[in-house]
Amino acid sequence: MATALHNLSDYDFNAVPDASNMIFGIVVAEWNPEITGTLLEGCVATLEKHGALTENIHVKTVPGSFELIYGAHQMTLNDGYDAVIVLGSVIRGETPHFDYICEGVTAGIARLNATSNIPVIYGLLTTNDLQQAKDRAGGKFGNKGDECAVVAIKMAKF
Ligand code: RBF
Repeated sequence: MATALHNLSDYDFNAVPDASNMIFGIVVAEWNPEITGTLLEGCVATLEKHGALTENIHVKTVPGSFELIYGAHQMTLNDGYDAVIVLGSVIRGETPHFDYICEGVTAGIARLNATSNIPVIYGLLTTNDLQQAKDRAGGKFGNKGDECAVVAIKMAKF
């Protein structure tokens, strides 16, 4: 399993471009707030660690992960952003809803990447249970929010 070998918060600091002139949009889902709140904290802290100014990090919330597509699309229509990041946590339940949401969000964000002028970074945790989500939101496998921040800076530079 890739995450058993790779901590999401480990990266080469010097390989990340300076973000002091970059503007970021972040869309966060309100479902599983204990997880998405931690993803957001990590993401913002890492952007700032690389020079991004607090006032250049714009955070909007949406009710659930499915709405991340609409939120990110609206941000891509606003010319001001260098990159948009979506953060959400989908946890498997008793019905097939999990699969539909995950597939829908993944396809929606992929499509945005192929059609907009700025990168949209995919920060969706798709886990079988809450513990797996905690492990990847500041737990033993690091914080996916950190990883998304690093990817956003690199892709903004691209
Ligand atoms: N949204 C999430 O972000 N994470 C979830 O784990 C999640 N589970 C859901 C389970 C069910 C049965 C339903 C109906 C919705 C769930 N949603 C979840 C909300 C979904 O992303 C979306 O907000 C709603 O379906 C309304 O479009």
